[in-house]
Amino acid sequence: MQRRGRAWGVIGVIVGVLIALVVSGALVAPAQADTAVSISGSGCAGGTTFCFVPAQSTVANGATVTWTNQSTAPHTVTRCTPAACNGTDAGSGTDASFTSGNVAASNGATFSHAFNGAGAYNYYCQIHGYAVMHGTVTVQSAVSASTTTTTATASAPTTVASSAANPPPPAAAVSGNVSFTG
Ligand SMILES: [Cu+2]
Repeated sequence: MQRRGRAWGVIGVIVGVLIALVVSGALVAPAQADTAVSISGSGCAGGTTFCFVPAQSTVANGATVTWTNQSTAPHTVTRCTPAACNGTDAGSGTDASFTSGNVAASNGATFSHAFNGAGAYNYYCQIHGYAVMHGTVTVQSAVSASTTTTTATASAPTTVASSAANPPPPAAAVSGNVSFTG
């Protein structure tokens, strides 16, 4: 009886570890890291005073992009119009909620937007102008996004699958222990 109790204790530890693996894997898998863009006041390509770094970002549909002001000046993250952006239009992105007047006001301030709609989003800074500050967020279509997600999280399902595949060995261990005890 005591040996059986110890076996169950070992099984409990194994199950606990497996649960921990599944939980941690489950937490890692759905977590879609935000895409970060810096609003920089130094080292800008082309020698402009301020810039978005990186200027080009590609994200999955539904992903959040966060701009962080790392300069001492206020800025905006504003969708383009041809008039404001030297002929560059808003882009093909279908999320109309990404619009104008989004401000990262001071050093350390952030502005975030979750993009729900595929396509390109051309943006600029209203305060310093398109010529000085502009960038593009490209949101992948649902199809290519899921393809990318499949590729990106290929290890995650594998982890989950292997975690799910792992329980059978303990089950085998259970019967093995039981038959051993008996
Ligand atoms: Cu600016």
